[in-house]
Amino acid sequence: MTSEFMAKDQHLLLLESSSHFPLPHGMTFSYGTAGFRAVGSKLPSTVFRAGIVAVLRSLKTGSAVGLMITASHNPILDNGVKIADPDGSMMTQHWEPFAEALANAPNPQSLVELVFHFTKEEGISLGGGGTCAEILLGRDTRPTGEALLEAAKQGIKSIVGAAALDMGILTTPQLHWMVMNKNKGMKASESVYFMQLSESFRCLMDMVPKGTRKDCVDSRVVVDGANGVGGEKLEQLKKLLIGIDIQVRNSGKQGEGVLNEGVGADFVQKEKVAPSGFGTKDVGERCATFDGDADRLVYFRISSSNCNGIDLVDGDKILSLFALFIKEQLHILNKQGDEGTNNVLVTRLGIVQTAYANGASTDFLKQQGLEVVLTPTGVKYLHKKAAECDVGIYFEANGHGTILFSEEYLSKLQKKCDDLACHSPGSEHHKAALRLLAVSKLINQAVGDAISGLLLVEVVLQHMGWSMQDWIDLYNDLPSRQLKVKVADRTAITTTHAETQVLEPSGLQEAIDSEIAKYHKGRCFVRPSGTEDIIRVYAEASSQEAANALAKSVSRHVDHFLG
Ligand code: NG1
Ligand code: ZN
Repeated sequence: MTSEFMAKDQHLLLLESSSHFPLPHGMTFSYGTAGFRAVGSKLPSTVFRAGIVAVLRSLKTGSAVGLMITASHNPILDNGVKIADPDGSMMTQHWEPFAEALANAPNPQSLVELVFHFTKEEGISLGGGGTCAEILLGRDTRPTGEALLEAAKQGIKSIVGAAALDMGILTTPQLHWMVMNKNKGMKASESVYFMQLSESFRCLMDMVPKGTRKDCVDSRVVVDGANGVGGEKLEQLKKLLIGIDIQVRNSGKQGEGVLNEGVGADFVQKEKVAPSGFGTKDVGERCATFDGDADRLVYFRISSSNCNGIDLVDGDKILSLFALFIKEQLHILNKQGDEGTNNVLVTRLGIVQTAYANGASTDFLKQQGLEVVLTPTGVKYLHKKAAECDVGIYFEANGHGTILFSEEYLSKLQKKCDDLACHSPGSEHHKAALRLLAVSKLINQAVGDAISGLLLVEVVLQHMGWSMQDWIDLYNDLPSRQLKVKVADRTAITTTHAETQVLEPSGLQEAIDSEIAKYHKGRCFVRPSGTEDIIRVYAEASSQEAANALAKSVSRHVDHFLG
């Protein structure tokens, strides 16, 4: 076959297959903070086209990529699609404009032109000539998921030489983890994922120091699965776990409730109330909640005073717990002593947050001597920054986050651990190295993962000998308030300094500053949302009334400048 013939073939195949997936009338799709999202029934054309983007990305990188069908914490009738890069992180941002253009191509002809133009620009050769693309597919439990998966497969099949691997119903982090593992030449099945988590969890549990207060730390945790895919997976995994008593509610079983409706991490964190299925019977229990695709985790406790009210333990406090634990292990590892080898393992430990992190958490982390960096909102920014460190811990307040270990650092750590195993097996130094290695296996290295995050929280609480109250008492959150302002054009606001300062329209930042100056411990910023057509206003102050008032007055300024 000549390459000219193959290109012609490819052209016809794309034209024909895309004609079955017309763009829905009057809709525009944008690749937002976490991929494309819309009502599921409107998404077949978008998912078909995302399948094409995934194939091109795989051809470009020469590695497997992932395509996940989910709309995370959105209502059940919504759905969405996002692409995972070969290392398991979110698709590189500089491909987003192409993904968006393709999703909005008005007809098959313009779609084909876009594909051919882009592949030429990127030096990707189409026509199957020996190079094979591989796409790992996953979906959550949404009713539109199955049909959209079929659309993705059709999109993938419309490029010659591409193969789709259906990995089944998965959490978002499971799919990202599988993509990462596959490209490292490791096994990428769900059973290996469960095995890795349960084994590293057991290893950490076995090394919980004896004689701490661990006996009084309850091993029971009640988990709200948001009626999504995470609850179901946790039910499977818990059979392999020893030393922990997990009770799953809202696990998505038929008749238990609706996905994300009055349940889940987003609901609990934003509304600050208990999810459905939890009540007075749970007062004092350690409770956790996932979002619909299980990439967010927050904890809560039902307050004894008010059964509807909760003590929220958000992503900032999970981050603080992890940071203290990692810092302690690094300290032990590098302590001079008879038992350890004397060479210090220099480690750059970095903490990454966004401006939405509660100011009290940032102050707390800095007081611990930790290096804290802020990035714009969206895990793609946080992840990238954390990956610059030897060990980088990132979390959004909403519960999305993880701990990243650089490959280079892990191999140094492994070497140190091997040395210690020879010279001082069972020493505190050796245990610290083993713990850090186990954490790197337990916590998902590709993306924030509610299931692996939950297991790490549980074992760290045991290790510290901490009750839920001890954890809550780490610091007191400053009262905060978030508001949304509807405006004609949200892109009229541009920001800088990790979205904490407004650049445009001019004068707005001065107006915000003058409001902040009126409040003790006042902090406030505004930014256009990446997932909704609104401006978000965040305010913090020393009392709830003050935070509310600051958010309200700044919202008025936004309205005035943009209304
Ligand atoms: P936007 O709509 O851009 O604020 C929201 C969350 C992000 C992130 C994305 C993706 C807040 C304030 N923002 O983004 O943190 O999780 O959704 O789901 O929670
Ligand atoms: Zn999610």
